[in-house]
Amino acid sequence: MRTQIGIIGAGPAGLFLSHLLHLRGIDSIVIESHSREHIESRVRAGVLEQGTVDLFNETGVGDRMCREGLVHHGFELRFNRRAHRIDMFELTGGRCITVYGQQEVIKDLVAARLNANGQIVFEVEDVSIHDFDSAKPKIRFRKDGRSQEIACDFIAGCDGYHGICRPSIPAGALSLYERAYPFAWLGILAEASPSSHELIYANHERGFALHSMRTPSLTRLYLQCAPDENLENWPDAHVWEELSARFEMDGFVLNTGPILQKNITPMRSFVAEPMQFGRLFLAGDSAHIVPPTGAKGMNLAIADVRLLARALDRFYSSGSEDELATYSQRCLRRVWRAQYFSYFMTNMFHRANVADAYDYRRQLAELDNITSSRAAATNLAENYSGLP
Ligand code: FAS
Ligand code: PHB
Repeated sequence: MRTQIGIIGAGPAGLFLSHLLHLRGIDSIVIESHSREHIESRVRAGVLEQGTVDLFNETGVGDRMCREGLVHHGFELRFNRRAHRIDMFELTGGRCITVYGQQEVIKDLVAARLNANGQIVFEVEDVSIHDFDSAKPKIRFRKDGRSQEIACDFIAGCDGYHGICRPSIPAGALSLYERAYPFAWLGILAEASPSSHELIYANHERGFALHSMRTPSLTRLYLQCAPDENLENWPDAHVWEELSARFEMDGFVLNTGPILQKNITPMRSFVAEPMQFGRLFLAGDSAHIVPPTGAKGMNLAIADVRLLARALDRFYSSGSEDELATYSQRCLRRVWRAQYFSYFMTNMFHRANVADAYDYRRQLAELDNITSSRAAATNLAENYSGLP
């Protein structure tokens, strides 16, 4: 097989890159280890920044998002059993977020690629990459038991944190920056109407909790748990009990319903630099991970491939490699801003050590600062709605 750009991974990064390249007349092949059904049912992100929404609309894949996505002008910070609304729209001069499930984004992007006769090879195995320090990189994999090879000009490593692309870069060529957290998230998807029309980030002495949603009848909720938490310790009734306790406030009732999905998400911060080695370019979670508290992960992946598609287009249209050469540094400025914001949100809302009373009082003072200072609230709203 031969193409211009070999893309590994059909997540938001890989699929959107293939779509952007198609719009610029550049060929690509996407290979994915899972089936189409699997990637279209995997519950992950739910919040789209203004910039991501605008980009999906500009590139013709935003119709269903506009029809079914939930546009939010604000969100709530809850602490000391009191609600404080951050009016993001007013504080940022009109920026919003859109709540639209990642699996819906994936469905829209897969449909857009296949409707345009794009090539996505699902259920591949034993993927490896070769000669990406030369002008003729190759991707090898097995499909239906047969070995296959893609010859291409560039490889886009969009295969996530656990993919093969980043580890294929020679040791020593990358600088790795990491931070692990002494907690994780227990997330549920429940058939219950949302208990609030906007997201609620709750700081509670028992630990963090987040109220989000997917549709007017599907709620998405998270609570802080131990990093090695065992789901068997969390029967549905216990999950609802704990969530109700952490959102406790006069006049507030948490709607409950059948729990459709329950999973544990590890919390880590990670950056690999540079995001390029030879003709291999990393994008999205393969190069950087943020804890989901700031809702930045998928938005960063989309921002990376926007820059990569432009740089590749410039190479094919003018022969110039200048934007390819600065791709990594230009992505990393946004990546580190998202690292700062996600770390800040994570530390403001999670109890690293429930016995540390000083830290808890400090967090409450930080939240009091944000909800009583227009400047601090504006900073939060700007970062949350996404950097222009
Ligand atoms: P992905 O991991 O999504 O995709 C990589 C793809 O590569 C996968 O389909 C994988 O199967 C495939 N792959 C891996 N190895 C391969 C191989 N060897 N060969 C072929 N294919 C291979 N982000 C937000 O912005 N907002 C949120 O609200 C938010 N909430 C989150 C909640 C949870 C529970 C989790 C886990 C993450 C959340 N995130 C959120 C972050 C998340 O959305 C990621 O940032 C996003 O999926 C990154 O997209 P990709 O870089 O495309 O990687
Ligand atoms: C979600 O809706 O899944 C979600 C929302 C906000 C976050 C993380 C996840 O910060």
